[in-house]
Amino acid sequence: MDRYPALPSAPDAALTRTVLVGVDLGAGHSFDPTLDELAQLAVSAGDEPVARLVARRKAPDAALFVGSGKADEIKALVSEHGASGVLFDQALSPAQQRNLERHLGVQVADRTALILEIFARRAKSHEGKLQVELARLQYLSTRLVRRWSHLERQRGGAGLRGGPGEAQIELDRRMIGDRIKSVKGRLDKVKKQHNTQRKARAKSGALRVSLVGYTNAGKSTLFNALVKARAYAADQLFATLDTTTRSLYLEGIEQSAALSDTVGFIRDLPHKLVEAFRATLQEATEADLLLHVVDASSPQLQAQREEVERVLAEIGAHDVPQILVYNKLDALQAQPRALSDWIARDNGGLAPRVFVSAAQGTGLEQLRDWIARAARGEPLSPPATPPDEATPAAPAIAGQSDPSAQTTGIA
Ligand SMILES: Nc1nc2c(ncn2[C@@H]2O[C@H](COP(=O)(O)OP(=O)(O)OP(=O)(O)O)[C@@H](O)[C@H]2O)c(=O)[nH]1
Ligand SMILES: [Mg+2]
Repeated sequence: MDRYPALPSAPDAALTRTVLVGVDLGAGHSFDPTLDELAQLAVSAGDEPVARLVARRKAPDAALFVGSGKADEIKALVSEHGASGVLFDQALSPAQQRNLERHLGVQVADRTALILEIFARRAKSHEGKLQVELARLQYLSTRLVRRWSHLERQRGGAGLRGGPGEAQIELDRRMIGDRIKSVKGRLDKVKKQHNTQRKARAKSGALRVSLVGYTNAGKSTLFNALVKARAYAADQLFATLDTTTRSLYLEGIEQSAALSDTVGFIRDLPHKLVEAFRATLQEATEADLLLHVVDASSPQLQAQREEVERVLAEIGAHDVPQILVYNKLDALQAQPRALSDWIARDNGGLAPRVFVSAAQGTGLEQLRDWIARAARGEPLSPPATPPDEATPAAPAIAGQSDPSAQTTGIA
């Protein structure tokens, strides 16, 4: 799907110079004053952010989302920087998007469309592609489909400009409905095959371990470090879309666990995408153990951790035991007091936490140790009595008052 369906796109043309806009709508709405994540998303989609602007409003303007004064400011930025696109951090209604495009004279898209586009670019496997297509179709079907270049082309190139009439919209709707049905059917077939594979893995008795975490936390890097694989890891959001599973041999207990690397989470993940990717996310639901990877060097780490917990709850994986893996230890300004401790989860329990650097390979022994404990069926909770040598390196009961927090400003 073109993120900017109004204008013909040239896939390999020079980067689109984009102005980023975020609107603070007050409590209850997510707002990132730095727009850093939107910038990362833009770069991951092949755009070049050239200017940023944040505004504050009590409620979105029905027509332009921002007020007309701000819209003029955006327009001035667009011309000052020679931009050809504007990206909003918040979701726009189709009407707002259309009005803004008219007002600004350039392509306008929102965060949801951006995420969908990145997913579409990254999907490699048959299942991944089908899931993305389903999400895109569902996203489109909830909007008033005015122009969709692909469908327009199928119809013989009706004008991209000047929206189609009601009859065409109705036709679009029906075509999309038919496509949704057909994609769902194909997806069901693939799912059945995968279920069979998953069942086989379950039967093999190996502990099923899934890497979960915010996008860019370092899951694939950790996966590669643990199983000596070469999964695609990159400083991009949603570098991984398809699930990869490898066997992780646990020395000492002579057993293997099945380790899966999968798609990352992000704030405001479009709901339709979560729905479409349910099969992929299911991997986490059916795991015996989750390695929740956190980028410990991120100023947003707390919010990112919460977002991951929220999505886990949404897909029903909240009660799967977790090990918190605080990654990027090498990038921390101050080292934590303990490299392993306990941390409070929002479900009231405590989970083991280990600090690692997946990139440098530090802390992995401790992590393997914990995985081996889980494989032996030991509970991942602190001993009721004062810790003895059965507890790993640093037995401090952290969480509520986290000892490392004072030295690192994290947790
Ligand atoms: N400094 C540092 N960087 C790391 C470490 N681990 C990963 N990174 C970097 O973080 C970025 C993201 O790593 P990935 O492994 O692709 O992250 P991911 O969680 O798989 O990301 P998605 O698949 O996009 O969700 C890359 O640029 C890595 O090089 C680490 O221990 N230290
Ligand atoms: Mg990855």
